[in-house]
Amino acid sequence: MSFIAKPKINHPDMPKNSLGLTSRQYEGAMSTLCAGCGHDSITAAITQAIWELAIPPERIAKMSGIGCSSKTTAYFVGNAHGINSVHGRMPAVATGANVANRELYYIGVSGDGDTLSIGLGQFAHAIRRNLDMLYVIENNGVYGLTKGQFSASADLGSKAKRGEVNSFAPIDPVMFGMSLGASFVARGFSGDKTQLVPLLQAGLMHEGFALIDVISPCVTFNDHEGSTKSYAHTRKYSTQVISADYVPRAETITVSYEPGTAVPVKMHDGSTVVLHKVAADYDPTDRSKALGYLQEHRAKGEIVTGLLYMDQNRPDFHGTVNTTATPLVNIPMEKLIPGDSTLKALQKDYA
Ligand SMILES: Cc1ncc(C[n+]2csc(CCOP(=O)(O)OP(=O)(O)O)c2C)c(N)n1
Ligand code: SF4
Ligand SMILES: [Mg+2]
Repeated sequence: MSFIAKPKINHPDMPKNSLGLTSRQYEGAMSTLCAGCGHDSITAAITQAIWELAIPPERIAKMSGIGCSSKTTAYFVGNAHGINSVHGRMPAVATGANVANRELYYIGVSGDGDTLSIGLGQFAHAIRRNLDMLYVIENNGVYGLTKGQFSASADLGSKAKRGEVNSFAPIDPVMFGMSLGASFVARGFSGDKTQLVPLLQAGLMHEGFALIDVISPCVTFNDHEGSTKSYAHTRKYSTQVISADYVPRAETITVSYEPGTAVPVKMHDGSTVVLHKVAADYDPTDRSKALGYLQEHRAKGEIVTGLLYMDQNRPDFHGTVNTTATPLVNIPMEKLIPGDSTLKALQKDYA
């Protein structure tokens, strides 16, 4: 834990993004998480991803629930909007904010407990509605904040720090999301920033619900032998099937690829994601085949990572419910209030 204030001085030669901002201007408060916690590496990856994309800080809305993971939103882009909501209730708050203003980039950060235990119902409906947001699960298999109880993502037979064996089968957020029709599904590891940054960038630019499950070891309660969410276990058993290159709209695709070994996917804003098939038999555009592959490899104890599924054709929440393109805050009050005569006409309809 650290309470040292961050120095406010920037080196004059620090690189700047296209808005003229340095990465320091995308940082947030000093983290109070345990030294070595995977969540802090994810914070660093999110900061880099947003800085490189040059998203103006005031166009970002950070959403979270409760848990060590949910504290993450305090640690990046200090000048953004943000709500730290109630345990497991972040998707409802994100839905309300999304309806009121579709011009913001919504970034939700949650934990395996926050999402898969108390918040499972809310999570399911955000996916079902294809809510326009990036949803990151910092998955450590435990309730870190409340001192290391097994969460719903803990593997059957995995061991707690004091030797207790988990007797329930886990909920895999990736398979859960895919079975509900999620339009963007990825898995990363907090110890692999090179893989995580383009996944986050593609997720941010996706129109609809972008789910990224990130294995993020809890060094205090779940990083021992017998844990399947430790640094050592994840390094040993993770296998990348699809690596992603995010190519912004203004840049031409320079990454080379053999036809059949990569799938370039055009995103709505004109940018491109090139999905490289590391495993030749994996198809990131065929949901049922991808699900079968994930199930088969999961049974072998493998942790499959990468951009696992993408569908750019499913309409997002705004398209389905036809939300207003003008943020509610910019609509004059007189236009939002129906007025006496309209109300009277409405009442007549129900008389
Ligand atoms: C309604 C409610 N129930 C229970 C709690 C206690 N609680 C706080 S955080 C947490 C679990 C957090 O686990 P996770 O989401 O996995 O986050 P982590 O701390 O592991 O990052 C629980 C059960 C609470 N704050 N509110
Ligand atoms: S208890 Fe675990 S999850 Fe929470 S900050 Fe410490 S290492 Fe991270
Ligand atoms: Mg957790």
